[in-house]
This record gives sequence, structure tokens and C-alpha cells, in this order.
Amino acid sequence: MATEIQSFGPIGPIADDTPASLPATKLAALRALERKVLWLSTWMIHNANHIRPPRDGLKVGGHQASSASVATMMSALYFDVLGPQDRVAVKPHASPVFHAIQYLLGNQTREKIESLRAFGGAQSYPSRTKDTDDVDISTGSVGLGAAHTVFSSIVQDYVHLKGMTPPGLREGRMIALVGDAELDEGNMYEALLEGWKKEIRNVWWVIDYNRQSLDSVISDRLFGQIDHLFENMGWRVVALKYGKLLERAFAQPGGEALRNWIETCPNSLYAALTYKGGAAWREHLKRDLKGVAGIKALLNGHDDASLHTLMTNLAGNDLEASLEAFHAVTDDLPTCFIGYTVKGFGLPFAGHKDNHAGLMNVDQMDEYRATLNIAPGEEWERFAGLDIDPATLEQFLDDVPFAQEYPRSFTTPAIEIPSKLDIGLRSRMSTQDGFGRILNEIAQSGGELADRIVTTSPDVTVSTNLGPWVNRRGIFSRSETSDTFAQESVVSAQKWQMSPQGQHIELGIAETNLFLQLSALGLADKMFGARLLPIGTVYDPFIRRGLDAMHYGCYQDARYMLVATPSGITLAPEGGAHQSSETPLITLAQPGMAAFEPAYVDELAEIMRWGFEYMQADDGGSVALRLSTRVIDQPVREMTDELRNEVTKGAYWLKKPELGTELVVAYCGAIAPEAIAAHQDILEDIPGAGLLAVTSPDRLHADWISRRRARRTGKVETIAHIEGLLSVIADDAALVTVCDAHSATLGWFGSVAGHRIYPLGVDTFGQSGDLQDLYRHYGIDSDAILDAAARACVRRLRG
Ligand SMILES: Cc1ncc(C[n+]2csc(CCOP(=O)(O)OP(=O)(O)O)c2C)c(N)n1
Ligand SMILES: [Mg+2]
Repeated sequence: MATEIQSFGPIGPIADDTPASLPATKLAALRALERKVLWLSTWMIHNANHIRPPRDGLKVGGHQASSASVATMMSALYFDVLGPQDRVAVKPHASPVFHAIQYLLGNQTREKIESLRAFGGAQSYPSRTKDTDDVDISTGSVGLGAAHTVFSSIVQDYVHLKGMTPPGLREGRMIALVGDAELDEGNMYEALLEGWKKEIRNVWWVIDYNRQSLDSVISDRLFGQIDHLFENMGWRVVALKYGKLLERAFAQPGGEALRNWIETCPNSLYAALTYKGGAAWREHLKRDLKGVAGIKALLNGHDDASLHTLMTNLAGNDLEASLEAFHAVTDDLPTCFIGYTVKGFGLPFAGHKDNHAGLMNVDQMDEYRATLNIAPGEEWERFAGLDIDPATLEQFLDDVPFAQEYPRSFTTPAIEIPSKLDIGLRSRMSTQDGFGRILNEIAQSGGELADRIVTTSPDVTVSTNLGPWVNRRGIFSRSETSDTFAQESVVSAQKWQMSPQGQHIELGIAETNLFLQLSALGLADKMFGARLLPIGTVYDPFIRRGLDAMHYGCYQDARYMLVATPSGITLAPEGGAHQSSETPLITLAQPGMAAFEPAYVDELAEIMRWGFEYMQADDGGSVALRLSTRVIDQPVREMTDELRNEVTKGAYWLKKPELGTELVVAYCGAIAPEAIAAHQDILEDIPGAGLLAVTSPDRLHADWISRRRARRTGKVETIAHIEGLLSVIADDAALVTVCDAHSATLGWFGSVAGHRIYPLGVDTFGQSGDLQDLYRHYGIDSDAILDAAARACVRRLRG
């Protein structure tokens, strides 16, 4: 398949991004831009809080201190170190820095940054989908963006090793700018461990080590640990500790004592003195280093301002030191840069422990503007107040390696999906079994669909029926590894052959990693010009464990198919810790994801077929399937076009009601046999009662809500699918709904046309038992359905 690259010009050679030395003019230009980035990011936030007229009295915010601490390292990266093939996850609270850099590079409009955090303006936290200035990886929930880089690097290897990328596309580095408190998030370590197993390459984590989080100053002993941790995981650790000024001072008499003083200075004291300034540094150094040769001369040689500059000269805020450290790494070993910085560097609240949400006041901002020689009214001017002429800076920006014409976003053609997926249907089977067989058929028949599917699972590959697919398509690994058990002639149904050709990514049991891997795979078409159709399997209850990452992937518009199985109390003997009831509500409420719970395998085949198309459609999204291990009788029927259409819309009449019927039983999922049996009994008393098969509460709900909204605004007159289905029953008919999930999943049906509703479901924690006991206990068996129907009829008779 040819991959089309849209409107980005040819992929040509780009400027060498590893210059050996930095000429003075280049450094001067970079320094000027660094200053401007700090100003613009600070001003952008100030504008949002103090200048744009507030309408609701709410504080707008924007994190001036978090931005300031990373402005230098980000300037170094974007204006000199990065190539356009590199991908970056910027720590959430450096969004203003990112937008300032893009503004200087000409990729961001003044209008957008003037409306930072306003409706339609630059986003508070970098967003792939909502920002317009080339965000690679969204961030916001700390830890997720950084970890995503690990999984993006795996995807980059996957598509490059398979030759799926457009010709000439270079491998890039997957770079995260990480807040140091993000290292408190457990998901970071899950990602590191998985990355170690996969021998990841081309990943950089640049830690903004300002030793402050939101509430407080970080424990002094922490970094010794983190240091080792990265090394244990096979990463190179580069400490960007001291800037050039301090390094020079260390070489002077008394320098060693000064270094030692800083090394042993508690983080809190260092931060407090940073806030207090030169006089406070002087007082402490005078007292603590009394009598040390050279210290007196050092102190006498600095006024308060320059002493403060010296003592806060950490490498992460020193452009030259940062550039040197970044340029020194030229191989593909995963590398962690620990960039020592000052939170709020260069701003009045630098170092103050409460500065996370701090904002400069109008007077402070005015003074800051004046020191930068920016005239009032010129605050947004790109080069105002800089001591290098605009033409030179403009030329410099034009030559920045990152800004060179190169494809940064791709539109790849869709993979054609057959009009029907083969099933290998048996008279009795479960949807989970059906899923495994459908994939097996695809694997066996080959072709483009089979080649573009990639599966992944957190150690539940075999138990979610991915086994046959993996046997045929193998496990992905950068190097060949043979199956030892097979070599030793140990009989097993499961092959475990690993190679670059493999199409399954086996993960350890960390569901957050699963969702981050799915997100990275689901962006491969846009990021690497290689369309993949990712499928991830997970036990349904453990969606909860990876939920934030699931939401995050959808927020970035990553496209994947989530197969959640087994599910519900139908998992009977496994007990309450493994049973799920709320997951259909989670997926119903999740934007960017269409969720299904088919009862039958022919429905599943059509849903998967439709899902592969939906995952590729411009206005599509991800797909979630809630499946079951319960083996039930499969209907023998023809999947007509009408039925297929209704299955993917979310419901169809398994037994059509008579016009004006007084009762409908609606069921969803593996509980179908109970609903059918109860409906059969009901027919004796109410011959016209209908039986509604619901395949997707989510699709029905989304359709209903969006059509109501459209009708309100006069856009569409058509009715929703669920409205059409319920339009044939009596106005005062009753609905009995039943599912192996929380009763609210279908409970909203009563609001569609104002019908009385008797919603049955699982509303408390599960427990062990067999199906009969559990269905009876939770009130979702045939008797419970009959009882609800009887109550409904009695109420109707009473009027
Ligand atoms: C998962 C998650 N929990 C909590 C928050 C709220 N929060 C935002 S920033 C922050 C601390 C950030 O500290 P750090 O990563 O060190 O960033 P910096 O010091 O650069 O501001 C917290 C707790 C969040 N964004 N995401
Ligand atoms: Mg911090």
C-alpha cells in the first residue's frame, strides 16, 4: 500500500542536528530566543489572568513558575537540538512555553496565545486534537505523556522494521519533558520496566528537576534512588547539574567547599534562599564557610544580584550547559537527563514553595517588561527588546533544524475491510470464543487487513482467546527469539515465536501500559504514516486499572479496538474481585469510543467488521467490545443488510412486538437466554410482547442524545434509532430491561418516549457462585424478568 503524505513537501535531507561546537553568534541568538520564550510564556499567562476581562470571576491560572523552570531546556531542544522527525511530550504545565516556541517559529497565531485557556484558544495543557500548533503527544494527567514516549518508540520500531513507513522517513527520538513530581506516578515505573523488556531505543526523558511539586519541596534523598532506577532499567543517566558560572566558580580557590555546600544543602533551604535572594545566600555562605580560603574573595567579588545569579546557576537553566549535554548524546540508548532547575527561574517567586499556582502581579510584570526593554504595547512582538536585529533572528529561526520542511503529520489511506468477516460458527459458543475464531480466520486468509492488525495484551493473551492469532502471526520483538518449549519438543497449543515480523505485542500485567500501547499504536497512521489496526484484550473489570490511560488515548483520538473479556457476574465462580458491573457505563460515558456488547457471534462478526472501518473513519473513534465466556445457543439466521445495520446501530427486534403492545423485554449481552425464556412465558399472557436485542447501549444513547440536540437547534428532523424502535409500542407500555451490568446501563430507555421502566441489573458487588445462583441472587434471571413484567402489567391495569 502506498502511503500518501499530505502537503508537507518532500522528505529530504535535513540540517545536521549535532553541531560539534556552538559559535558565539548562534549562542547569542539562542539566548535571545530563550529570553523571549520566558517572557512570552509569562506574559501569555498574565494576559489571561489580568488583561483579558474576566466574566465569571474564576481565576484563569496558567503556571508561570512551572513554565519558567523549563523554558531554557525547551528552548535548547526546539531551537537547536531537535530534528523534525523527533516527537515530544511536553509536561502539562509547560504548555505556555510550548506555545511561545511555536509562536516564534511561526506555527502558532497571536490570536490563539492571546486567548490561552479561553474557548478556542491555546489549550492549558498541550493537546494533539485541540491545539493547532503541532502537538505530538497530549499531556495533562501527569505521568501519562512521558510514559507514552516509551510506547511510541516501540511503535516506531514496529513500523520501521516492517517497512511500513513512507520511503525516506527517518527514525526520530521520542522525547518527554517530565516534571520531577511525575516520577511519583506508578505508571512511570510500569512503563520503564516494559521498556526495559522491549529494549527500547530512541527515548529521552528530560526531567525538569526543580525539586518542587504542587504542594511542596521534594525529599532530598529521592534522586539518588531515581538515578539508580533508570540505570537498572538500562538507561543512560545524564545529570545537568551545574551551569557554566558555577562550574567556573568551583575551579577557583574555595570552589570545592562551595560545591560541597551546595551538594549538601537541603532542597528546602536551597529553594528558600533562591526565593530570598543575594543577601540571604551571602549570610549563609559567610556563616557556613567561615574561614575557608577563597570564600571571602568570592563573596566580595559578587554583589547581591550577581551572587544570586551565581548560586542559582543550575545547568537546566543554563542554555550553554543544556545544549552541550543534549548534543553530547548521539546514539539511540534511552537517556534520562536530570535537568537541575529552579521553579520560577528568573521570576519574583523563584524557589518559593507555594509558587506552583502563583501569578506575578501587575507591578511585578511591569517591572519585568521594563528590564527586558519591551515597550508597553509591544508585549506580543516577537523580537521586541532583543539585542539582535529581527532579520538575523528571523533567518536563525528559518534555519532551526526542527522547523525544516518535513512531514510531521500524515493522512494515510484506509485499509479496505471485507464486506463480511468469516466466523466458523458453531451451534453453541461464546462471544469470546467467537472473537478468537474470527481473528484466526483473518490471520489465516491473510491480505492487507491481516497484515495491519496488531494485537496486544497485558499477560492475558491466551485467556482472552488471542492464542490462535498469535500462533499464526507471531510475537513482535526487535530480534529473533525461538520458542524454547517447541525446540525442546514440549507439547503446547501455544507457540511463542518472537521476531520483527511478529504481530502481537505481549505486555506484562499493567493495564495502564496496555492502554498507552494501544494509544501509541492507534496514532501510528498520523505519527509515522503507517496505518495499524490495533486490538487490545483485557479482563473487563481491569479496565478500571487502566482507565485514565484509556481516557487519555481517546482524548488524543488514538484509534483502537478494546476487547474486554470475560465480563460481569457471568464469570460466576471467579467471584466479586473479577466481576464487573459498571464497565458498560464507563464506556458509554467515554467520548471517542463506541462500545458494544453482543450476545451472539454473528453480531460480533459484523460489529468487528464495522469497527475496523470506524477506527479509520475521519469522524470515527475507538471501539470497545464487552464479551463473555458463557457458551450459549447461536441463532441460525441470515445476516441481512437490515439486521447488520441495526446490530451496529445498537439494537434490533429479536421478536417484533405487535403494534401497540403493552410490554417489551430488552436485554443486552450474555443474559440473552434468560430474556428469551422469560419472553416466551410472557407471550402466553401478552402475545404481542416484543423482545429487543440490544447490542450497544452506547451507540443507542449517543444517537439519541445527538439527534435530540440537533432537533433542538433545528438541524435534523430524523429520529434516533431507539426512538424508531420504541415508536411501535403503546404510549403506556412498560419496558423491562435486563443486563449483566449496572441497571442504569439500559435504565435510560424509559426517558426516550416516557415509558414506564423496570431496569434489572447488577447494582452491588459480585460474589462467587454458579450462574443459576448468581442470576437469581442479583435478580437478572427469567423469574426476575417475569416478576418485573407482572408488576408492570398490574400497575397498568390499576391505571
Ligand atoms: C494524575 C494527576 N494528578 C494530579 C495532578 C495535579 N497536578 C498538576 S501539576 C502537579 C505537580 C507537578 O509537579 P511537577 O511534575 O514537579 O511539575 P513542576 O514542578 O514543573 O510544576 C500536580 C499534582 C495532575 N495534573 N495529574
Ligand atoms: Mg517539579
